[in-house]
Amino acid sequence: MSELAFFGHIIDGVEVESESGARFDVWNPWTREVWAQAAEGTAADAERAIASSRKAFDEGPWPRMGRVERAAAIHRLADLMEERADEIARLDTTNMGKPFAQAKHDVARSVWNFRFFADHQRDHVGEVFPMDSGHHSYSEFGPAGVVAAISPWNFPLMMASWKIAPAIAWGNTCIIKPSEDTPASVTYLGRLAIEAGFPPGVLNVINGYGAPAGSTLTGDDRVDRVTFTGSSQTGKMVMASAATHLAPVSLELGGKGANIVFADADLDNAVYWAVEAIFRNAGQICLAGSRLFVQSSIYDEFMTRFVAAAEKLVIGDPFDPATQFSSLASKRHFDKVASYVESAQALGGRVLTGGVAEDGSWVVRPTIIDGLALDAAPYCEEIFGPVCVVNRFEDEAQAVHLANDTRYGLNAMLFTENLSRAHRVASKLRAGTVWVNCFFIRDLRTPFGGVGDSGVGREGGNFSREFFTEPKAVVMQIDRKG
Ligand code: TXE
Repeated sequence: MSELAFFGHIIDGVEVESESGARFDVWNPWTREVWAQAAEGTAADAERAIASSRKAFDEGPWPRMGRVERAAAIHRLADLMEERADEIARLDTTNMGKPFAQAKHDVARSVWNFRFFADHQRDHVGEVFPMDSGHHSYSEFGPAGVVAAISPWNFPLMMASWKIAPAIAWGNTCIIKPSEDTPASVTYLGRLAIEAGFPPGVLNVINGYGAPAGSTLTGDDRVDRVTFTGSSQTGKMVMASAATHLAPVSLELGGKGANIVFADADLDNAVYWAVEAIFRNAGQICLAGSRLFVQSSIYDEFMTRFVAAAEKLVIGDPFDPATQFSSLASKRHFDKVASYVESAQALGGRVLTGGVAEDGSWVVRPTIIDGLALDAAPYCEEIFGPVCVVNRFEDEAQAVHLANDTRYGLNAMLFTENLSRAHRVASKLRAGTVWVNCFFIRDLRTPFGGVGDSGVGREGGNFSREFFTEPKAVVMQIDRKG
């Protein structure tokens, strides 16, 4: 066992074991071997982290630092991440099986999350409201306090950085609990924060399971904000737990993204993005285009091209540069996705391509299914894997109706070369983000979040500022009247 890597907790500037000494195994889903161990956090470990972050907030330099100095510290961390990009990407690829090139892309986006929020905080512009009464008022954005961040396994580093970056940029201290499936890159980030000279407690990392490690964080009244990405079901538990001490929550939950292809679309572009939208990261993306709607007049042609493109994806070892598609992130997740594929077949769905690899690996090949009833579970529920369910529509109204017929509402895509249709349909879709003729492109100033079962609240730009600060109104007399 001694050759296994180890990922401890980062508490108060030091990497430590759990107080109990307990560890859990960390798997490589491609080789299906244990390659590391991580500290298994108990309630006592989480409480130590909370106490450390509380002290760092109440007494430490971080919230009191000038905005320029704090931004510089965060840029130092981003510099270190850039220097070690290969090493970090290797951790995510080993830990959850994503192709190395995609893991490198995630590191670059994570670096950008830190740089963006550092600058956004440093350069933000306040608001002043001149008042007719002889006063003026202005808003001030002070840090909220201790932030508990709970992140998932599909983009281990990137989702964590999306939470940590705005939290610490606005002067909060933060405790991150990565998914138990993927502790590696976030723990490494915690090590880099020490190296970058962050004061102890500004960024603590607690490894372990949802309960007790995560639930201790969300339920503790020393925590002022809870930001969570994960399943809708766990999101409800997190919200209930945070409600016991009235901590505001930001929840980014599941999705079943609609991808609508109109007959007037540029089909090369639409096929390219339809493949990206459901097969990138083996479909383990909350934003995946997992429900595809194609206009009847082009259905056969589009499907022929889409199936051919899916079959061209190179499946293999995620470290092989030729690989575009690899295994699912864990055995547990493989079993879930495989059972949806089996039930789709049992429910009369036609598997046009793909299916479960029968070689003992945790691979589900790029899978496209049509012919499912609108209430079939694989059609309605989040599969979170490389499984696209397809349906056809006759006109714009039917496309919008089908796309909106879901409890989720994180995102949607539409492909058309008709400008008026693009705007008209985008505005009718019930979703937090709509991509027109593209997918996965983000501007960090825009709101990000979902409707319905896809979440609560928005983050990004000023939306993150509002969540991670306590906005305050200051009213000031200018003219003494009377
Ligand atoms: O999610 P969980 P899981 C969806 C996807 C996937 C399913 C299950 O459909 O198949 O969820 O995945 C922590 N208090 N998404 O089981 O349970 C947990 O330790 C506090 C979509 O991994 O939601 C992990 O760090 N925390 C999604 C995180 O919550 C708790 C990404 C997510 O785990 C907790 C991931 C508790 N009581 C899964 N219980 C997306 N929106 O991108 C668990 N956790």
